[in-house]
Amino acid sequence: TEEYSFAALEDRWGGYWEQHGTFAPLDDGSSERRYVLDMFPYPSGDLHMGHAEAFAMGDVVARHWMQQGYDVMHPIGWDSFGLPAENAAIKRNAHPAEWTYKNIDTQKASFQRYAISADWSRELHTSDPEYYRWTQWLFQQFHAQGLAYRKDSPVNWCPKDQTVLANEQVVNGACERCGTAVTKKSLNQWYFRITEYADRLLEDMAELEGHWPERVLAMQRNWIGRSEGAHVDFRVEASEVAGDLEGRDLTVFTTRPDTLYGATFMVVAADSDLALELVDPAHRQDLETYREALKNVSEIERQATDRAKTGVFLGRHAVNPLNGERLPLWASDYVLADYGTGAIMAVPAHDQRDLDFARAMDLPVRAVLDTGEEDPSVSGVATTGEGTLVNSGGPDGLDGLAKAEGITRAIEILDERGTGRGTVNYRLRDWLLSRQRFWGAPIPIVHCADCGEVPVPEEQLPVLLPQDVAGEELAPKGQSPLASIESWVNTTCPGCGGAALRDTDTMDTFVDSSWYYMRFASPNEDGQAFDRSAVDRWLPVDQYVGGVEHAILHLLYSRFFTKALYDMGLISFTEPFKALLNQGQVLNGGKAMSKSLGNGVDLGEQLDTFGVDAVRLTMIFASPPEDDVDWADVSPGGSAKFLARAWRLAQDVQLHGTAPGTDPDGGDLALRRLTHRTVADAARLLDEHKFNVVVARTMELVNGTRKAIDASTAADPAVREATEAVAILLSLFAPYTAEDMWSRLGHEPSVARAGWPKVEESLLVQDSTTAVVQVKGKVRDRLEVPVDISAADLEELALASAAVQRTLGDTAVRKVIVREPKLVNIVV
Ligand code: ANZ
Ligand code: ZN
Repeated sequence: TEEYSFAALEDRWGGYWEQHGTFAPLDDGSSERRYVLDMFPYPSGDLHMGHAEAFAMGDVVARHWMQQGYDVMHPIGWDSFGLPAENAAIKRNAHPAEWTYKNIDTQKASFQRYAISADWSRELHTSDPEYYRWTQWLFQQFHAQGLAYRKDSPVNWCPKDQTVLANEQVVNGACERCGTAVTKKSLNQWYFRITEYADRLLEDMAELEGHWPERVLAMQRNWIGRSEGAHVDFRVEASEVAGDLEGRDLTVFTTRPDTLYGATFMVVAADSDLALELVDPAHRQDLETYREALKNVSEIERQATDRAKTGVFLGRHAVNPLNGERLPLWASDYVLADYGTGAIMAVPAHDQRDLDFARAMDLPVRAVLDTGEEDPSVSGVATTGEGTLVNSGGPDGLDGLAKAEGITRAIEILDERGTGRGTVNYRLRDWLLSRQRFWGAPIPIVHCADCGEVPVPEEQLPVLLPQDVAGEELAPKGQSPLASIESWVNTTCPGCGGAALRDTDTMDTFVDSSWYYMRFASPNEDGQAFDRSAVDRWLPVDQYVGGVEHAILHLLYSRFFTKALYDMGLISFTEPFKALLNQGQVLNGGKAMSKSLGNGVDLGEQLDTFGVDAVRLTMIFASPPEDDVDWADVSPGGSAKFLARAWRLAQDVQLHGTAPGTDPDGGDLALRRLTHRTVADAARLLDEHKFNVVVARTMELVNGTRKAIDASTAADPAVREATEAVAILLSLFAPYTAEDMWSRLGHEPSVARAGWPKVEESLLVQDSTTAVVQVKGKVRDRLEVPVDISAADLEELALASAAVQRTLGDTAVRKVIVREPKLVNIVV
């Protein structure tokens, strides 16, 4: 006999599946298709514990569906453009491709060792010209539809590093890297018009309800941020000093037009152009000084509700269209320039931020909704609940109405007078897709002095990245590094043939990942982005698996792409991912692994110590897939022991058992029942994503089988039946062990394609036992119940028993002691 050795098994079966194309779908229509996808990895170096967790979970789904007879596509590829490669290249004086593709080699080898049931023949890299050619082509389609456009927009700018910073890179108003005060700079950049799809992105979430985690849907809803309300026009008064702005309106967005009579001042975003336009010349200097000071305050600080309110008076008034009241105009940083209209009517009695501001600036507070609470001007707490409108223009105005009625009525009045209208506002902004970086897909546009913005024609795609650049040449310089590569920038205009310049921005890598799941259907297609019929056959994705960190952007962008491509007639579905599973994180000592905490666990070391199968099984057994796994609490060594026990069953059958195909009928009945119940329950549990329970049940089956061998012999045909079931169940979690067991059981590889064991219904009947029911210690009834009845069920049955009811009469039950499945003791 041989000892179980994970290293020997990994040696024996390593590479087998790739060589035999075990996991390539047949795609011949012989069975129903299913598409399982793990969010594709970024080639950051090597596989880590987080990948191991995520891919183990996706693999269970894919392998389960294969065993159930579906034709499963489970592809893998690389999200291989992006900043880390570029930074590494700058540091090493190399080209980003070098670092990227070297990492991919390493990581791919690890994935293959990890034995993911991936179809490697579909592997793609978003940084390959064969891929980004089509990313560029898709950009052209969006551009042609008016869904990709350019506009000037302010960006965070570090004057020392000469680079654009993301909001997260600005810390307390300073550059995260060098500490220099960050300024704003205007840059002409590319956007996708995702806002045009805001309503559909919201509405179609109904289809995802129940199939996506509720919190992801909530985050998307929140990000889109739909608010119903009104635009209200306030007539701006001419300046007494300059007499300007005659007849100009200041429009505000409000969700509470019912509170119009409670408006006592107005506030515009201090950092907006609007503030500069509205300020009275006599107050301009005050505003400039205030704006200068704001540059040192981060976005996050500005939005903090507990921050002391600051602002300046603009020296001007505007008129409330409902009651003709003159309201002073202020500028403050608590109003955001890019939300709504960048201006508000302040109703301090019913909005806390406005109340804080009013108290700081000594402005009036007037309650217009009686909620029965203390007057906000006294309490300092704005009242936001339901109530009755008061002080609101008498019965011809809004007085006496409830909040909702007031909103409707106010909009009617504004509408009649032409000074306002109902509207819907969204928090969602258009998607800024330009990056002034090198390692991304170049935006396929040429700028010509005569023809303007000219798309590079399809036959000239891809616009290739230059090859022979390295190190400092790639560093950001306030414009894209591509801008300084003259041989690349200078080109001829596809329109007029004259001299022209290439667009030097590259695309956000989220563009690459917004369509890769479509490319997988026909990854080697070179005449088009994807083969329509292949996409029709395989998509949408049946099960998507990935981390909750992608709850918003990646998923929202992919949903937007899908809808836009649908509208262009390129695909026939409107949601890309039918179901989503967010796997938990792998923690160590209750905390996320991190360099600074020094609690990282090296996946390679774990694999070398315990073997792939034990590590995978540990991940799966530790908790339901959505929950975090604390590596400090688990026992890969225990998993390894269990796998050895399971494997020895196969060895026993190989040496002393029956031949493959032996009829199990007549074998040990208890074991047969255990096998069939386990297999039947496992199928259901897997559909419910209770993978950890399936592992536990497989362990029970292994124990039961071992007991049966010890009690009689491995030659019992029920033992073979049970062991085959174990191998098939384990094929979802521990592929090397399962494959080896299968071959020892005398079958051809691969166990991944063995098919789910047939369940014999007659063997599912549960064993029963007699439960005794006592009242005050006296036996009153005997019940025939299943051996695995729950305490709650047994208690219910006992209390419902006619004999017990008769004994009890109307005596109150004090306590019921249940010892399932044998005894119930009712205390009165
Ligand atoms: C008057 C009012 C009275 C408001 C009241 C609220 C309560 P959501 O729901 O998030 O869309 N607002 C509008 N534009 C703003 C901006 N650019 N910066 C900061 N605040 C802004 O919020 C809409 C409400 O937020 C609007 O309704 C407006 O204040 C404020 F009792 O108008 B409200
Ligand atoms: Zn031209």
